[in-house]
Amino acid sequence: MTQSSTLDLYGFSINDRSGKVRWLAHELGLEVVEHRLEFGDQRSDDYLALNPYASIPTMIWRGETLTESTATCIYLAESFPDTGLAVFAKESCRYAYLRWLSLFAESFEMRLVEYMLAGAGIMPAELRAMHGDALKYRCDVLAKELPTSGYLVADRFTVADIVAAYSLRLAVGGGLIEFDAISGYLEPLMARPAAKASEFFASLDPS
Ligand SMILES: N[C@@H](CCC(=O)N[C@@H](CS)C(=O)NCC(=O)O)C(=O)O
Repeated sequence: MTQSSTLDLYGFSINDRSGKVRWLAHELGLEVVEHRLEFGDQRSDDYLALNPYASIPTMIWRGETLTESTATCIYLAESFPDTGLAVFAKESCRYAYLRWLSLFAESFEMRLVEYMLAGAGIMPAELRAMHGDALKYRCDVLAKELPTSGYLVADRFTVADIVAAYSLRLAVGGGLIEFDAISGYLEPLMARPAAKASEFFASLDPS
């Protein structure tokens, strides 16, 4: 295995799910080598050789090809245990960490992506109608559950905050959550140097 600080990152843009990995890579001090695809290139033979599911992002790190953005974030964070970015099995807040990860990656992320893309005319309009009610209800619950300061778990920034921020950025951009309702949680994330360097919040932050 090659011990390299370079991460090859295949994605469409800064706004897609590659953003979670890009932000984390900056937190970890990894050098990101960008491979930008045009929409449609995910079905090319060259790309399918990396990711047979024809989805982005795909990462290559230390000679290993990694797919699935959330799994990759957790794996990278766990590979640098001293950073505190992962919560390990014996830590008391482990369940809270796993729950936040699942809530965002499983219950919110795909629905929010489809809701937004349907609104932009990129996916069928029915998806917006299909997800709208449940998303509005759940986003109200979520806005009340989020901490008004600090991080999601363990009084420290973890990969759960990155996964959360991806959904929250979509929810705010889609008008499902008011920015002011969750600014106490989001603003410290937006101020992180690695978040800025990765332009994670560019679509949200007009400055
Ligand atoms: N669970 C996957 C989802 C990947 C995914 O659906 N990516 C979208 C872009 S963010 C994509 O590749 N869309 C193009 C397509 O489905 O053809 C992950 O987190 O990596």
